[in-house]
Order: sequence, then structure tokens, then C-alpha cells
Amino acid sequence: MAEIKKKKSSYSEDSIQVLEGLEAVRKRPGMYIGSTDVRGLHHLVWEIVDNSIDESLAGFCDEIKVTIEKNNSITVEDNGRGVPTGLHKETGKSTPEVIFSILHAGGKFGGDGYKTSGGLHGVGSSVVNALSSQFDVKIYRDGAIHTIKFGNGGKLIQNLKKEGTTSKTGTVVNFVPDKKIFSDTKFSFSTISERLKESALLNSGLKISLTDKRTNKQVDYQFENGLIEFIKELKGDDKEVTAPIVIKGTEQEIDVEIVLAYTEGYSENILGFANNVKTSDGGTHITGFKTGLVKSMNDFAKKEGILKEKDKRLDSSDLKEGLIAIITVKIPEKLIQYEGQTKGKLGTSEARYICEKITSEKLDFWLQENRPSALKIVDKALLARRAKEEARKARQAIRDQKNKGKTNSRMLGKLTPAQGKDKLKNELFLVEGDSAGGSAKSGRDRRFQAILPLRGKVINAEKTKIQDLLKNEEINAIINSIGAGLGLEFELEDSNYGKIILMTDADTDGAHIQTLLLTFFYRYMKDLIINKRIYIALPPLFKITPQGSKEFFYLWTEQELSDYVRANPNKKIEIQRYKGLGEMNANQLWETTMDPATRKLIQVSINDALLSENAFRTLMGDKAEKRKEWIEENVKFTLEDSIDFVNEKSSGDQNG
Ligand code: 28F
Repeated sequence: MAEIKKKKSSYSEDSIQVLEGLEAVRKRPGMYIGSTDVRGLHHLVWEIVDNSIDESLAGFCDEIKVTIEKNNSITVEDNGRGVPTGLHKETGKSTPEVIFSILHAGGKFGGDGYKTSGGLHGVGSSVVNALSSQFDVKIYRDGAIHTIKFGNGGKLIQNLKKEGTTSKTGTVVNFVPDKKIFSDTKFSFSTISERLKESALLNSGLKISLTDKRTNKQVDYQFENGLIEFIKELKGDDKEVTAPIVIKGTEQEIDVEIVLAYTEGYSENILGFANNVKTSDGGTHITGFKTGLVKSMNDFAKKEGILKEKDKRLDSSDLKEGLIAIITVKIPEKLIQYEGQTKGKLGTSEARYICEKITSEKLDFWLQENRPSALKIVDKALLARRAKEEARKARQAIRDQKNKGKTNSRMLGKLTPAQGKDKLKNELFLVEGDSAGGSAKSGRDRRFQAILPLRGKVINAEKTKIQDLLKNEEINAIINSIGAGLGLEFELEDSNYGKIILMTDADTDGAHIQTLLLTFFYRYMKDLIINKRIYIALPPLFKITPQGSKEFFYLWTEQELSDYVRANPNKKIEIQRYKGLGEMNANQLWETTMDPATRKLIQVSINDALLSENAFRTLMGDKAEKRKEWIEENVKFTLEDSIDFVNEKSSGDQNG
């Protein structure tokens, strides 16, 4: 009795373990595949494919076929050795039954092979079986075709049996995801295709195909130099600074393969993999690589005399601009460590100094052999460092500027402020020259009009660094009068004025000052332009006095003058052409150019073209001719009738 009893308990004990194991997976699938949404659904595919990849890593498989079946099940087939079909000693079950239906069935190749830990815990395909309503395996091995079938969450439906003969070897798995677990069981061709492409890129020579029986779409991946192809994909159409640099080595059974390149681009793109699984949160292999890179580049720069002893060393942030790299390591089962819950970050400490050592040794050699490219990398790093420094100073300068403006009025220069506090109603006149400034001050309506006279030429913001720009007194006064900051820190609602009106002489100097001011506003207060807050005052060109009369009137354009003369052929008139604002007294300036009731303002609505950077560079570049025709073509001045306010100006204010 005891004997039978003993036998029974060991069998049931064992089967309890099996049932309990798979039951645990069905109870908390998220523990094993992360989630049961579409991401978790596709994890099922990666688990099975990774088993075939392992067979390829072991060197016995060079082709994997994946099929999305019409019934939305997945078939994966490899031409590896085929799962062993003998009895599994400890359990007395067939090896396939153990492999596919017992959790944590140990490393597939014991402890010493390379195993992708595709899933979150590398529990392999038994998890997929547990989460499938159907799970069928076909094994080609030892000249025979063997099959074993599971169903309804991993229950054995048909034990391993021989079904025929074959000359090939390999393993085929077909599984139907369990609708009781996955709400959405629709597989995505592109998701699977991208991942298979990545696997093919990481395993040079391995051919991987994907067929979608629902749409008959088909794709094949096979790359002779997978990592170099991978780098080309990452490079996109960025121009290359160096050709791909290949670094390979093995130490303590850890295989390291790195390909890196520099492009003209500014971003960094480093991808890490451990046993073919992407380590999206980095880890010791990436750290080691970066340390090795920095060491080699500094040694080279010093040897070349580019970096003197006193110079600051290049650091990894100087060397990241334009860097693309793929670091893939193959680590034996017994050494693989991850940080945190997911497999996103490699923790194996040996990988850090092994990657550092292999990177710096191989890179030292490459730099010697490719001196011209090596010098380009160092130059790029030094440039990156200077640019970062400049940007930091510029941001700091802008912050200081904004705070300074808020504190002392000295920075306001020669501003004569408006009395009213209605920011949207208030107007700021930027007036060319002190004399016109004087007339504008006494002619204005002080309730809502502020005057800032600009002495000489405004500095060209297109060609001046922000630090120098801020040294310019005029620019300073403009910034602090508007009081809304600068550049990225500019806040439109902080502006002290609803209108900024440029009032210059109607000659080329005046036009040039206008474009320089426009440049400045476009570069550093673009929102003013976009929100159409910038205007150009239109002083009259002519003062007409009919002979013998005290009366006179103004005309604004040549066209108006010729129209008038044609309309009054016999009238004798005296024509005075205004050369500058200074020729008008305060009252005339008010009446003709500042009084909202009678003035003509041009609202600068620069069309979109100007808002594009390079077009603006044309406008502000050195080629005057190009600039002139560009202004004619692109800067549309729309004449705005003076519709804003009816202004019942009281005479007192006028001559204030
Ligand atoms: C479509 C999914 O699962 N392929 C696999 C093999 C090959 C061997 C193996 C698998 C358990 C502990 C060994 C064959 N011959 N594709 C797959 N191909 N598992 S899974 O062994 C598992 C055993 O050690 C295999 C010699 N050694 C290993």
C-alpha cells in the first residue's frame, strides 16, 4: 500500500505543481507579461520567437518563419535542432511537456548557454501556453515528426506522439491567445514586423520572415552586417561625420559588439541590448561604453595637442551630439542581472568594465588609423561645448535683463511714459532722432502715448550675439519700456503697450531703421509681430499751400500729388516736400501722424514667408540688393485706416 501511496503522492504532487504553476499565470498574467492589453498580447509572440532566437544564438538555427494565421493565431517555426523528445528524468514527463507546461523550467540550455530573457522573467513559452486556448507543437528531430497539444490554458490535450518521418529538424509552435484573458486578440503586422526586423539586424545572417494570412502581406529580413545596417537606419538622412565604427570583443564569456558613428545631427541615439532584448533604460553596458569613449577621445585629443593639460576634459555630454551607437552584449545565464522589475536596465557589473575596456582599446586603435575623422569628432565635441556655454550665457543674460528692467528706471533710457495705465490702449512711439522726438513729446496725447527717441542706427539683431545686443543702450531701452522680457522668456500679456509705432523719416535711412527694428522684434519678440502689435507711422510727404491763401493741407504719396495736380490744372500751389520728421512742428506732427482721429498707420502684417527663418536671414543678410527685392516681394504693408479711437484731444495736452 505504502508503495502505491508513495507513487501516487509524488505524481499528484508533481501534477499539482504543474497545474498550480500555470494557474498562477492565468490568475495574474500581468506579473508575467506586463499587461493583458495589446502590448501583453504581442509579448506572447516575443516569448516564442525568442526561443527560436536562442536556438540561433546557440548556432543551430538560421531561419525563423512567423505567420499570422487567418484565425488570428500565431505560428512560429525555426530550423533549429528541435526540442529534445526524450523523457525528462526528474518528472518522468516528455521534455516537450516540461518545456511548454512547467514554469521556470530552468535555462533551456542549463546554466551555461545564452538565453534571451524575452519575457519579464524569462519564463519562456510555458506562460504563452497558460494564456492560450490552444497551443500545438510540432518537432522535427531524429528523422521523425513529433506532436504534442495543449488547450484551455495549458492542459495537456494530446501527449507527445510520432506522426511521420522527416529529413529536416526544427520546432513549430502554433498558439491561439485566450479570449478569456485578452480583450483584444488582434495582432498587428507592423508591430511584429518592426520587432522581427530589429532581431534580424541584431543577428547578422539570420533570416526572419513574416506572413500575414489575413492580408497575404509578406516581408523577409536578413542582414549580412546587421549592426551596420542598423546604424544606417538610425542615421536616416543626417550627413555622416564618420563611417560606422565596429568594435567587437569577448571577455569572461561576455560577447560585446558595438557599432557607432557620428553625424552632422545634434541628437544622440544609443540603443542597448542584452541577449537580444532591448535594454531601454540602459545599464552597465552603456555606462561602460560611454566611459570608454570619453577616455579614448580625451587621450587622442591630448596626444594631438588639441587639449592642453589646463583645458577641461571632454565629457560625455560634449561627445553625445550626433552620436549614434548600438551596444549589444551576450551574457551567459549565470551572469545576467537586471536592475528593477523590468528587464529594461542591465545590472551585470562585469559588463561595465568589460565594455569600457573593449571600447577604449578598439577605439584607440581606430582613432590612430582614422586620424582625419577622429579630428572631426573632437572638433564637433569642442563646438558642442562652446554652443552649450553660449546658450547658457544667453539664457542667463535674458533672465538678468528681465529682472533688471523690472527694477530700475535708468534702463528705460529716454522714455517719456504715458500717464494712463491701460496697457492695451497705451501706444509706444519709437521715434528716429532727438528733434523729432522732441516734437513728438510735446505734440502727443500724454494720456496714452509714450515716446522713446532712438538716436543713431539700431543694431542689427540678425548678426549680433544676444550678449552684445543687450549692451546696446537703445535696444535696452526698448526692451525695458515694453517690459515683457525677451526671446523664450517673452510674455505678450506683460507688454506695456497695445501698439508699438515706428516713426522714422520717410527716406532710406528711415526704412533701414524700420527693418532693423523689425528684425529685432522678429527675433526676440516674435509674438508682437504675430499678434500684429507693430505699426509704422506714415508722416505726409508733401505740404500743399494754394497760392495767396493761408490754408494748407498734406499729401502722403507721389500718387496723391499727381492726382491733385491733374484735378486742379489751373491752381497755383506751393509744394513743400518733407524730408524728415524734424521739419514739422509739434502740432503738425500730431495732426498728420499721431492723432488717432486723423493719422494713417501701417499695421505690419508680415506674411508667413518672413516668419520662416532662412527667408528672414535673406532679409537681414548682407546682400542689400537681395534684401530690397525681398522686402518688395514679401513684406506686405497693409494700410490701416485710423479706426482705433476717436480722440477728442484737448489743446492743452497738445502743446503740453
Ligand atoms: C517556435 C519556437 O521553441 N525552439 C526551440 C530548442 C532546442 C533545444 C531545446 C528548444 C531543456 C533544457 C535542453 C535541442 N537539442 N521554437 C522553439 N528549440 N529547446 S526550444 O532544448 C531544451 C532542453 O536543456 C535543444 C539540444 N539542445 C537543446
